[in-house]
Amino acid sequence: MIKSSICDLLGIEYPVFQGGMAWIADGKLAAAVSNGGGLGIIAAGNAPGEYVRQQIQIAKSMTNKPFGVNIMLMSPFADEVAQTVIEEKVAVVTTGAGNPSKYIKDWLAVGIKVIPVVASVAMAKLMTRLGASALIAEGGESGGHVGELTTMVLVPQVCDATNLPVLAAGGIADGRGVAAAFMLGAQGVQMGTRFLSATECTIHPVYKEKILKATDLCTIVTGKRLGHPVRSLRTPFSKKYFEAEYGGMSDEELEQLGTGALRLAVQEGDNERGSFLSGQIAAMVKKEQPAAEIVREVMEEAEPILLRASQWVK
Ligand code: TUI
Repeated sequence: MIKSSICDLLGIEYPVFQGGMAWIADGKLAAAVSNGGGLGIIAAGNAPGEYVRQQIQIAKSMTNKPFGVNIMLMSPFADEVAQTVIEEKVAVVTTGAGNPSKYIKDWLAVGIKVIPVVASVAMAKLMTRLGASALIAEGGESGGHVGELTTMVLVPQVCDATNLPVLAAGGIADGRGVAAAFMLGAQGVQMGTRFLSATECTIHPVYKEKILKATDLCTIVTGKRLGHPVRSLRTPFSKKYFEAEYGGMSDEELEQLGTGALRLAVQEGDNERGSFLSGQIAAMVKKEQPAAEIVREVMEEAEPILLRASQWVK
């Protein structure tokens, strides 16, 4: 059985976080992951505080285990949601797509454990200094908003830059990925794409099917020109967006084209106008299964790999 400091820090059984995927990671999915011994995380995405409060209450009604809320810092409602998590006394806050410095003191004051996603060594050092409990080092293999560095390159450098426990994210979907993350110095993992196939994940069946049928070269990064690169499945829409981005379309028109695209994918499975966010690892997501089974399976797969590793040394 693999135990790490993350398990002791948060009172969870397995050092596995479910990523806070906007429009996708609701209270029901988070509760299922937490009941399975990992850390379920509700995504605030671009939603207002009241939506997040509802999802927190749903999760509280479905589990007595700790769970987290992810605050997407580019959201117009980030300030509001930062207050909601205080009022609801959530156990853990993770942040993404920006710098959460201005909120950290207030979260710590009420005993919330703050675990920011970092995509650089500088951000890892800053978050360590400001009192984070752990860090998530997310490489650009991930789905959604991506940084510059890969997981292989980022994780060891973040581990060297902090004395906090580090969770690796980006490109991890099975026990081999978990074992590799530990080899790089991480004490746990966060997975997003793998949980898209969870039974409790209520994305549109078209979205789930696309993930289960994905192949190795199936994702594309768009949005670089506007300064927020996003990885998604190659679809008619993402190809059209990519072409518009590198053709002559104005920033305003491009912004317009992207608006609402994630919701159209998640809720309507709209192949023509939806943005199906996904990590590069989608091709390794093979079947639908309960979230708790995913958590247990990846950790059970990692165990013999880590045990075998010492046998390489003669
Ligand atoms: O946040 C994510 N992934 C996301 S957020 C999201 S919602 C969205 N939808 C459309 C367009 C844009 C966003 C979808 N996927 N992952 C965590 C993450 N955070 N990855 C990288 C970072 C990051 C990047 C820069 C964290 C901090 C950072 O700091 C920059 C700075 O210095 O402010």
